Amino acid sequence: MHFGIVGAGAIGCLFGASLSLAGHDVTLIHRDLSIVRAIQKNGVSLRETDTTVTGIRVPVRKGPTTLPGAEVLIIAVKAYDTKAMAASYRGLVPLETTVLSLQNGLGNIETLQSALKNEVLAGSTTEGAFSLGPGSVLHTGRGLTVIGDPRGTKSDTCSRIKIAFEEAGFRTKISSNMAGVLWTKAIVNSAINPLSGLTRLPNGALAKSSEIRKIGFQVMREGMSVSHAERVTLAGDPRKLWRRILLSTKANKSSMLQDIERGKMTEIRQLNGAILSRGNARGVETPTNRILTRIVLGIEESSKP
Ligand code: KPL
Repeated sequence: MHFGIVGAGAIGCLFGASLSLAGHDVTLIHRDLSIVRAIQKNGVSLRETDTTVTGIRVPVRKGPTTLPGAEVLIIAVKAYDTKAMAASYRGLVPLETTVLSLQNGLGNIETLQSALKNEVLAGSTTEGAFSLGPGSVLHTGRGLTVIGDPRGTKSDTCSRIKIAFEEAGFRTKISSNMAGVLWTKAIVNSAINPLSGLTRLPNGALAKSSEIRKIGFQVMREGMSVSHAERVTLAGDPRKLWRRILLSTKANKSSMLQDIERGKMTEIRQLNGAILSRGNARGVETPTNRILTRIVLGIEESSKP
């Protein structure tokens, strides 16, 4: 298949390199010219935890750009960039291209749908990816990727993407309840990412602490109450997934910890912040999510120059 991937960060490079190695036609797109140049010069380097390193040349372009002939445009930008990215791609994505979000957080699908006229598919992945620098990614843990049409209808493109992802080594399922999948993942992320960001612990270490577990479970209970108020049917119990995901990505530092260590913006607004604001709108109290949101926003503020 012919894929474009917007966002050449850890997840974009992991999927780009793996799909390319499996024989698919992949073009990475990134808005930062220095990253585009680094990938043009050095290619993408994919490391596995067993120390295997594979270098691969993947075509890369500065975005926003149009990619005629691409069957699928994977969106792998940070959730806080979705709005600006979607606006900058308005009118640039040929109508026959399907857009697939592989992002964390709530609200990405709605944002993409309101800016683009294309078929928009939802996706969620628990593959662990750690950015080692421009175009260089460490695959810190195997996970599950779930994709589907957000309306719950069958999509041929979805079935073909599943085959392509599996050829690239990613265990993939199709779901007709993507709202539930995205909410469940957001609730799990809300109980991993800020806690790792604050404690600076990698995922495996978080799973070891009963104190962290208590806070994580409180965060998830609040998120579950909000999801019930929104009439979302979760795709499993987030509390069961929490430990499983922490252990399968034990060598990873969560994406929020990676962002905090680099002094970058985080996805707190689209995770705990989104649970907090949706809870407020529905009259559901979410005090632990509120505190975590405020602390991480405070860290962001303090790292501004
Ligand atoms: O989604 C992730 C993230 O870090 O954002 C997990 C799956 C928790 C991997 O760290």
